[in-house]
Amino acid sequence: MRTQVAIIGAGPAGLLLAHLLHQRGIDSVVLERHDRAHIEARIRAGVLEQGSVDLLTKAGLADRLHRERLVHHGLELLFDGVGHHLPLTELAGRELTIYGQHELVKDLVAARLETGRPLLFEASAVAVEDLDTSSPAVRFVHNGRTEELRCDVVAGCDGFHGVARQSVPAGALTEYEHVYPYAWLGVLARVAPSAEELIYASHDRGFALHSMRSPSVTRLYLQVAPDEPVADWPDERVWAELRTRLGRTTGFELHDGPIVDKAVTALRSFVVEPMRHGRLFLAGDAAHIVPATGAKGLNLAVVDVAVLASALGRFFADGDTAGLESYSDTCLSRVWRVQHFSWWMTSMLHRSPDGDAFTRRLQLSQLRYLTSSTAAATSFAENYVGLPFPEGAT
Ligand code: FAS
Ligand code: PHB
Repeated sequence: MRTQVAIIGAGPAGLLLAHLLHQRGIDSVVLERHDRAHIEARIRAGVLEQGSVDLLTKAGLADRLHRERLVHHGLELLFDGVGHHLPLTELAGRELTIYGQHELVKDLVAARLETGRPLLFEASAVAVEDLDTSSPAVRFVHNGRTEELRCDVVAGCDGFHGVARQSVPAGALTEYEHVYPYAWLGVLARVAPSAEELIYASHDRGFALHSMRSPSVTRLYLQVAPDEPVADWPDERVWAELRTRLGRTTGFELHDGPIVDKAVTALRSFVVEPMRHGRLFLAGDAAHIVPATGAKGLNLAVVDVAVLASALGRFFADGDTAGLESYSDTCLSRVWRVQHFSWWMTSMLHRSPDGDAFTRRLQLSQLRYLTSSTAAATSFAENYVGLPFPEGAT
């Protein structure tokens, strides 16, 4: 098999990249190790920045998103039993979209299949070779056979545990990592949200987040220990702990209902530099991971592939390699800004197991400043709603 761009991974990064390349007349093959049902059922992110929605709209991928999304203009920070509304759109001029990542993946898969171009499910990439040549290859297993896909460029969109980054020769990449001493227990419940907005709660017992997916589906998170067994959290315990951490002096009724998905997700910060090696370009979680607190992981992936698609467009149109040469630096500038914001928000809201009373007083002081100073709230808002896309990310 041969194509111009071999894309490993049919998550948001890989599928969006394939679409943006197709719109530029660039051929690609997408390899996905799972089947379609699996990737469309994976419950993950829920918040899209306006920049991401604008790009999806321009690419013709957002019809259902515009019909079904929820639009938010603020969020609530809850601490000391009092909720504080932050008017994000008023402060930073951009709105937020609530639309499940698994819904976006469904839309992206449908768009890919509509092009008739290759999207191979249950095709597991096992090696990436000849990256220092102009004709690299991806070796993958599909239908029990090992196949070779020759190409001009490989896009590693295969997430944190993928094969692409692991295929780069030792010593060529530098990895930066910070693992947090806690994790998130995430639940999806078939029940109407208990509030109009997202609620980020910083409680002495730990962090909690009230989010949603639709007027009838609530998404909730609890800070738990990093190795917390899901089995230790029967539904009754989940609801009781959420009531405690989301409670307030003015009272708060948390609607409970059937929990249809429950999982523990580690929180980590991870960046690899550079985000390329030869003809391999890493995008999305394959290159960086942020703690989910800032709702940035999916949005960062969108920016990466917008920059990469634009660069590849110039490369295949007339051999201009400038965009490819600057790809990593362009993406990393935003990645580190988002890493800092996500680390800062996570550290402010979570109870650290080795944190002392002094640390807790610092957190509360930060939260009081954030909810009483327009300057502080504006800085938070512009980071949370998403900074403008880098030049060329179209
Ligand atoms: P993805 O991991 O989504 O996709 C990679 C794809 O590559 C997968 O489909 C995988 O099957 C495939 N793949 C891997 N190895 C392969 C191989 N060898 N061959 C072929 N295919 C291969 N972000 C938020 O903003 N908010 C959240 O609440 C949030 N929650 C999350 C919960 C979990 C459990 C996880 C893991 C992540 C969460 N994230 C969240 C981050 C997440 O949304 C990512 O940022 C987003 O999925 C990034 O998309 P991709 O880079 O496409 O990676
Ligand atoms: C979600 O709805 O899944 C969500 C919302 C906000 C976050 C993280 C996750 O910060």
